[in-house]
Amino acid sequence: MKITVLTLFPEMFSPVLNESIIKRAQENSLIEFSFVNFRDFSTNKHKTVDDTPYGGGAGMVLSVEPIYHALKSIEGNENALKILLTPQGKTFKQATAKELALKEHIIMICGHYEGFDERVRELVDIELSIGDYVLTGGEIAALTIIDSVTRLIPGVLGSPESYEHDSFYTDSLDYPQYTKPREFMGMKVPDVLLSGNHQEIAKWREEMKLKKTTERRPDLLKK
Ligand code: 6GU
Repeated sequence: MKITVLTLFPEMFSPVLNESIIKRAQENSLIEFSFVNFRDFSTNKHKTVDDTPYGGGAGMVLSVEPIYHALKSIEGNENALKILLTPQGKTFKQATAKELALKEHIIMICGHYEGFDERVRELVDIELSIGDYVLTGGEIAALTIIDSVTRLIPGVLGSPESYEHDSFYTDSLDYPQYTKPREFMGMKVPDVLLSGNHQEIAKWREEMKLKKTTERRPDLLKK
């Protein structure tokens, strides 16, 4: 899979993408990232990418032209899935991550400042938000989406089992996990997990998933 990010701050990405699982996924050619700074496509001599809003009001608006030209500069842009990152977008979910993990090439556009010229919306296929709060820009949202999509690409994690029991993969939270020691400051590992009875363990885990989801995220069960 190829992911191209349009951003004014490409340096924000490398510290996150060049560590751990995502780093290894790149080394194994399972994912490839590239970055386009759309300031390089500014059409004026001061290299600005935003301007004051028509009709007046506070703040600046990102112009459509540099984003248009930056998009056109990307090889294969016609066939890529183009995503605009904005708090106005559809909320990104685990189901969205699963869909995106099947794509060959994704282009993400990160905004900054007050917002985009509305005509930028005509250049993309979908608009995504990562939740109901406002970030200073789309970069952290892009990183969030990249992280959750990358781990679903076949071969990135050891085996499909690594994510098939993830929280949200089946619209429920995960069961409680324990490792050594058996007892820590009076807190014990549940006996059933030490029993060696795999049927009992599986049953207990299902019960715990349901209990946890009912207590914490009853909204997931309603689906
Ligand atoms: Cl995608 N962008 C910004 N600026 N804020 C957000 C967001 C995106 N998703 C949630 N908040």
